[in-house]
Amino acid sequence: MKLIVAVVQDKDSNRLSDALVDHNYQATKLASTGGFLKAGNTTFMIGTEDENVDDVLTIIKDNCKSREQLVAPISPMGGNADSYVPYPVEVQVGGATVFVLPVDQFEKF
Ligand code: 2BA
Repeated sequence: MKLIVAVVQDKDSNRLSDALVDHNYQATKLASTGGFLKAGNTTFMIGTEDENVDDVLTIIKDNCKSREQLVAPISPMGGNADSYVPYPVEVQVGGATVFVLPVDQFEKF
């Protein structure tokens, strides 16, 4: 068994949960925050058998889009003003960042 942990953009999270339910995969959604943008994103935990991993990855790929996002300038707060960028910068946020972890034991009580 594997645990798939997928960090996706909030905009894709409802479509992805609907697709997982349609394909009979169980998932848990956690509200999360990206360390770099400090903006909300959604982390899915999906426990499934090894043979389903590729199918779940395809569902994630099909339902999560890569987008440009603006990073607002953050004041240097006493830091070095030389490195301060006074205008918003665009970064490419991926469709999904996915980790596939082995599960030693799975129980439901
Ligand atoms: P954030 O940390 O908010 O990062 C958003 C996007 O900003 C990243 O998109 C990347 O394009 C850019 N970025 C991140 N750190 C950067 C840096 N030090 N310098 C320049 N640009 C940087 P993604 O790579 O697609 O990541 C989307 C979200 O997935 C991340 O949001 C974070 O929540 C999660 N994530 C990505 N890699 C991770 C990792 N290795 N471990 C845990 N979570 C990760």
